Amino acid sequence: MITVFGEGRGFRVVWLLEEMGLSYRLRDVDLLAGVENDPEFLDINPAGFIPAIRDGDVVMVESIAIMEYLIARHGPTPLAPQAQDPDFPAYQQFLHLGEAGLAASMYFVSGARNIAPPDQRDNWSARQALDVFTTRLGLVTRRLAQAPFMAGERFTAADISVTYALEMAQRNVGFPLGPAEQAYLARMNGRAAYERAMQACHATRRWAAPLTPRWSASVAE
Ligand SMILES: N[C@@H](CCC(=O)N[C@@H](CS)C(=O)NCC(=O)O)C(=O)O
Repeated sequence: MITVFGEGRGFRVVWLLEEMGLSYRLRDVDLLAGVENDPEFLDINPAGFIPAIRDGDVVMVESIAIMEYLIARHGPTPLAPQAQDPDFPAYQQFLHLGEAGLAASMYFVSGARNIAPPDQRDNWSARQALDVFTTRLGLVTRRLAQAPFMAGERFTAADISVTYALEMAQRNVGFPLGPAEQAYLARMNGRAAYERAMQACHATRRWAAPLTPRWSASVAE
């Protein structure tokens, strides 16, 4: 049984597990309560960030690396093109761009806008992070003008990676996504495995609720 520790980017991992039909359990990690009060989690990840997984003797962090591990160890799966597949380079690029270029920079914009003292909310570093996000987003926009998915004609783990980053931008800082990105997110949100992952991830559901009426209803229940 695979254990996923924490939501946040752990939603990517849960969504992938749902797409692959693998059994897992989700173990909450409450960052707001302070991981210093959660010795079991600190034993898994002494650096204190989420997500992490435990799969037998394997313990891992980093959502994209975890997805690559699950695909390699529990695949094969159509969620990852093989190395000789013409879609492989785009797959690999967007799988990583979703975190390294998009979510990682948006995370710091979000921290500045939502948590920093008022005089730091639009400081140089926050603007730099927003610029990095925006230039990388241009690659996603160009890709969506060519193909319905990041890797081409089919859904892959690269879409899981990029979707989470775009949702973070929209939900945390109200970033104005264009019509192509909005339509892309609507397609991704319509997947049955995305829906099941949302049902499993109660913190992510609360996070999504303000922008997504169907999750508002299930949060109120
Ligand atoms: N690149 C990492 C980012 C992990 C990360 O920053 N997670 C956030 C929540 S989504 C976190 O735990 N922040 C608290 C911290 O970094 O101490 C990944 O993709 O897993």
